[in-house]
Amino acid sequence: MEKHASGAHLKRISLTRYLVEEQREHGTIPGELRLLLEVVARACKSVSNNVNKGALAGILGSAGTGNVQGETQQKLDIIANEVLLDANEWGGHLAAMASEEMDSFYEIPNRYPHGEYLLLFDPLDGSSNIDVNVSIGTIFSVLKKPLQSGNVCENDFLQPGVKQVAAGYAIYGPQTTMVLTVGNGVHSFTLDREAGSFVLTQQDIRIPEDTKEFAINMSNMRHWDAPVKRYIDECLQGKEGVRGKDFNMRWIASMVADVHRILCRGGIFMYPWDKREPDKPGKLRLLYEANPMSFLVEQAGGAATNGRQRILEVTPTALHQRVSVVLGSKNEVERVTKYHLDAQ
Ligand code: P6P
Repeated sequence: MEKHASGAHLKRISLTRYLVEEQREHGTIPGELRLLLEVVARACKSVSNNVNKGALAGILGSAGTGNVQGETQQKLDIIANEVLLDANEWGGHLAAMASEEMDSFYEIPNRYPHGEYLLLFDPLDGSSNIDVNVSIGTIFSVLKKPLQSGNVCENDFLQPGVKQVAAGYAIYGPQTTMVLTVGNGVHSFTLDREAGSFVLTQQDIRIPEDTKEFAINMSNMRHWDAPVKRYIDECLQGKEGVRGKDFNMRWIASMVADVHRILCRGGIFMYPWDKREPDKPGKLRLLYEANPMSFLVEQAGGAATNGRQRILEVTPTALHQRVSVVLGSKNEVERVTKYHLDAQ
């Protein structure tokens, strides 16, 4: 099959056919993993249908509960979480699941067969955008359950991001698109609502190594560490400054949407440590936000660090631990990381 970045000449093939042919050609997607990815895709289609109903189904607004992060849960957060749990618990491909919306992990009930994979997800990322109709998404990461451990325990999930066997997200925007990697490049599949299936629309996505676009919440500027201030100040100085070029800024406050834009046209995304909560390394969660996005970004030729080291090499110590995130166009991420290391 001829590969064209634009997807313009791609023969329209379904996600299932892509996964089958990828296994046949590269052996990277054994049957149980293919089943997992197809089930996650079907669940994301259901989440998309719920998101698209919005007020019509009375599912906007707060659920009146809080998650382990201390954040107010939106009704759709809980619906999306339940859709993913219900879709994945019976298939026999998983040993357990972990979610941003659940304090502890969810072991597959004994009435179902247990598989070798662990599925971690943020069921609906960007919740603050739900009620204002701005793109949101589902982020997921797949690990293998360690062989030596008997019953599932939290430590089974605490694997560095380099151990991921697959990662991806679904973005619920003008199109519903799933972006996926199994370690052999990054590919996107757009939901064909008439056919009811995800169709391959872009293969081997590559992030330009340079960019003129940064994404950060500028309202936090007074709280940033010096290396972040230095980098953003230089961007703001534009062509008269040391960078010799003008920069543009975007901040959607939905990681899935900001990362999708970076995969489409380059850019740098930053959610760094700041002194509002000095004992926390950042806002974003390592296992089910930063790790899957970092796997995708690296597979697309970009880079992802916590300001000092590859995010994928951070050894997790807790299921919901947070991490500083600097990811996107390789040369910009390396610059920001250098500023942090120089400041040590
Ligand atoms: P802020 C959404 O709540 C999220 O976890 C990410 O999707 C997003 O990048 C970030 O938080 C936005 O944070 O502080 O700008 O609202």
